[in-house]
Amino acid sequence: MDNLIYNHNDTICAISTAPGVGGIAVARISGAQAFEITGKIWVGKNLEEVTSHSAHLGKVLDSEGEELDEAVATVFRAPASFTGENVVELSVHGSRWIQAQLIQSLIAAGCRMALPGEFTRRAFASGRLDLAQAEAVADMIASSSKASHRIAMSQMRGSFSKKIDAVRDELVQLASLLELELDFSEEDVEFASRERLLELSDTLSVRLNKMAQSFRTGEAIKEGVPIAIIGKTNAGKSSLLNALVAEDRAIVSDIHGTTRDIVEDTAVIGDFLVRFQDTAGIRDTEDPIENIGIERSRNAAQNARLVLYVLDSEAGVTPQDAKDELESIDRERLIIVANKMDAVDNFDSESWAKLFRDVEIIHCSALIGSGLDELRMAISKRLEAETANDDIIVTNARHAAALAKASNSLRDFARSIRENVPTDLAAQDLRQAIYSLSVITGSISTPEILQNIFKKFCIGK
Ligand SMILES: Nc1nc2c(ncn2[C@@H]2O[C@H](COP(=O)(O)OP(=O)(O)O)[C@@H](O)[C@H]2O)c(=O)[nH]1
Ligand SMILES: [Mg+2]
Repeated sequence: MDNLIYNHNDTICAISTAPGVGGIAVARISGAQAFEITGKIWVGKNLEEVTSHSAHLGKVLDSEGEELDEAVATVFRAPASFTGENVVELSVHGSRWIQAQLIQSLIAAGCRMALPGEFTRRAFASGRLDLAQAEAVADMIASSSKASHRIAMSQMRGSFSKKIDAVRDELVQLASLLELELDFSEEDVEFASRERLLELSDTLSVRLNKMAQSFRTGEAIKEGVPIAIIGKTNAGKSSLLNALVAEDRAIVSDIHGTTRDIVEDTAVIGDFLVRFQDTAGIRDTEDPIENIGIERSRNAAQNARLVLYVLDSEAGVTPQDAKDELESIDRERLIIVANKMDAVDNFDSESWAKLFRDVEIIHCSALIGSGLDELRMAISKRLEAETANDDIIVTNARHAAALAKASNSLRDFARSIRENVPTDLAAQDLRQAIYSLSVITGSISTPEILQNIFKKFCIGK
């Protein structure tokens, strides 16, 4: 069905810059006839004759043949272009009207309007990018922090695909040894040493599973790392949220129990996009609605990558308080924020340090804004530590699912070998693992998979 709407042979066009008015807008034209069709609406050098990767000033015409705008045409000759086809990029003035007229004119000259993601899809079809790289193009465009940009860039350049292909190659080798053995099964020979086979499949299964698990981190980096702001009522949690996102996001008041639901907002902290979650203060209350809020606070603390536990320095803390706070959250995820420092004359930092041994304490005032840079630094350091190892971080749910599947198949394979299941049966799991990995980079793909991936792109990408 996919093939009905998808045709590689025609020449497509779309505005590739963001919708709306900009200084300039760029129309992209790609296909075998890109130069010929563009030539019909172009007044200037003959685009079929100019060298590849050159830019030329000229004029574009509307569908009536009237002069529409001055334009710069950049020419990329196949196969050295993004799509692998002949490509022209026409830069015109950014008016919406000019953009619409230009597309109309190109269509009248013989182009077809591109489908969502079709340029990238053609890049995949012509072998310029594998599937994981094509998906990274979308991530790259959507990246909103240095960390997500870094991952998308490395994936776009193929480092992720290389690792996947390396594992896949090892599995293919294993499989071919097994196949060889099957061919000679009458003679009862063992080509593949059972021990080596098990060792390799166990190692690879663990490695693939680790990659699949990295999706939790990858997703957080892409969508924003959840950081919960927790503490008793009136500690200054909502004030802290507002200070950190530099906006009056949550209601602040001295009435206990003001915040009842989770209030979320994002900010960029260091290299990371972060989702701060302000929560209902934890206290004993009869109010059923507030209690639902408190339950949500506890869930948020459970699911967050980091927890900022806000304490009121003015009110002080008792050993019992400290015990309560510390027991609920593991320390690697915990930063204690001693708030309202502006209201304290002599802060007893020694006894706090004793109460919260091994936990990082940041002193600040959400009211006057002191200590916030230290807090941001502490958050950024923790997140960096988590993503520092140069292992692959998976940012795509499709890849994570395929990796988990491959890992499971390999585990099943190893189990079968251990239990002396006939080799031809065991080999099926091995083949399944290879298949799952092939689907990631697209060396095996189905129209459904492709359609699912590229429909998430916008037109023009
Ligand atoms: N002096 C001082 N007051 C603060 C500070 N942060 C918050 N407050 C006050 O403490 C009260 C409770 O603040 P709020 O942010 O609503 O606390 P929440 O219940 O933890 O969300 C409000 O009256 C705030 O103005 C601070 O750093 N210093
Ligand atoms: Mg609040």
